[in-house]
Amino acid sequence: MKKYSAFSLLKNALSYHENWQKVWRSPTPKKEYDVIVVGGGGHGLATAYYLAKVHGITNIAVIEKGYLGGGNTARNTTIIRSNYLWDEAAQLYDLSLKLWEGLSQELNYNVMFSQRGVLNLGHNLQDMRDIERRVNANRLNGIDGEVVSPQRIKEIAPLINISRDSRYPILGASWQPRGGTARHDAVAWGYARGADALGVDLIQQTEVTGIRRKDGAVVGVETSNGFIGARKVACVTAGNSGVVAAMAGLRLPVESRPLQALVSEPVKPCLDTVVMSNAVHGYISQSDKGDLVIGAGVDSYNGYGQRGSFHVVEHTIQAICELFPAFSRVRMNRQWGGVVDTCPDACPIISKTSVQGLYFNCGWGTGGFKATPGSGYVFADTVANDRPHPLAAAFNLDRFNSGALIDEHGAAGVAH
Ligand code: FAD
Ligand code: PYC
Repeated sequence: MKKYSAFSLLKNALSYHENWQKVWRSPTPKKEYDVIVVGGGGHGLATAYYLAKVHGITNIAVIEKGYLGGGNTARNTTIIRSNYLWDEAAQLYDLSLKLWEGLSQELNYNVMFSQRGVLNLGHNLQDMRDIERRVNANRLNGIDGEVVSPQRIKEIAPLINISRDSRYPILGASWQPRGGTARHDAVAWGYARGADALGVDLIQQTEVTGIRRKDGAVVGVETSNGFIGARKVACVTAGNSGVVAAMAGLRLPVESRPLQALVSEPVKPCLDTVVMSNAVHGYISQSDKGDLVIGAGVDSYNGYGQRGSFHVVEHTIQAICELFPAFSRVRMNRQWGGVVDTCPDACPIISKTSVQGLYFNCGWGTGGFKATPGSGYVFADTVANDRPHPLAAAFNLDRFNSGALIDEHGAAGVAH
């Protein structure tokens, strides 16, 4: 890769970066590909990267209606952990966490993965019983986790209020030291650059508007820029998955809802872990720039507006001020929303479909950022081999017929 000296940085700044080396190509689409990945978020880009890198399939296009990583990948609060309750989910998310641990090296791109630990607070006896059960289950799966006391929580996050007089006093927490955060854009850009270097065509500003089929098998996609043929089509479109599935005559068990977040003005380093609470309902971490990154619960209605309701954000701010009274004087800078696709069991869909050559990876709901590398890895394997990767098998569409659901509502960071 081209290196930039301080002089060339200055020269590029003065020329408005017009001669800056592009990180990936902007190719004209070919007539036909072996695989089309619909959706250029983190999961779609990771899928394309692993298809090329691990399975040697390089005749691939990623088709994105907006810009790469501009969907929920750009809009999330970047919390990464693998402390899910059931074996199937815990193993999938921990594969992802292991991939995060080597991702900057794998992609030769700093994704700023920071293992600052994640606290999930308990505020009543039932919370604490659930936390103990989840931590024990995690440890049986070889996943790090401890149940910690309010005093230990105070050591980890000194500004937190552990007074017994608060509305929901903190009784303890689960603590996953390997959890943390990463830089969301960098993940998308790192996978995009890696996939491009392996020959994957990244096609932006092109919307998939139809899925063409012949004799029960997929033959390509209609797009805002014309038809593009493909033997396989892998859809990774998060909140739009229901809409894209309908293009192939399928109905997915997903609901799309707004989920919002907000950031404060930058403040000096004061919180070097991630704190989440399902009961008072808020989660918070501090970015490397100093902003407090705060999230809320989902809105209680379905919709595609990337905003979120005022009363939800108000409730979240109340929760954060209750947990961290010192933050009540911090000013908020920006608020935004994303559209998350939630499944009835709060687990994803990674699956073949009844249409030959058509695959879906969606339903990550409020918690898919942490899964980006693992999701891409197992989905690429599923698409390449036309059968589920062993860690994806439990997340097939058929579970909604068989009833073999994996209920992860308790471990989802956000109630929905
Ligand atoms: P996206 O990044 O949304 O990518 C899908 C892409 O598909 C989009 O770029 C979209 O433009 C494109 N697309 C859609 N339809 C079409 C079409 N017809 N043609 C072409 N392209 C199309 N998860 C965590 O693990 N931790 C968190 O802390 C966390 N916080 C969150 C906070 C908020 C406010 C939100 C909204 C989500 C949060 N999540 C979190 C969830 C996480 O963001 C998502 O699960 C994850 O980013 C999904 O990644 P993706 O690549 O599947 O989706
Ligand atoms: O899944 O950990 C999570 C999460 C945190 C905030 C939103 N989702």
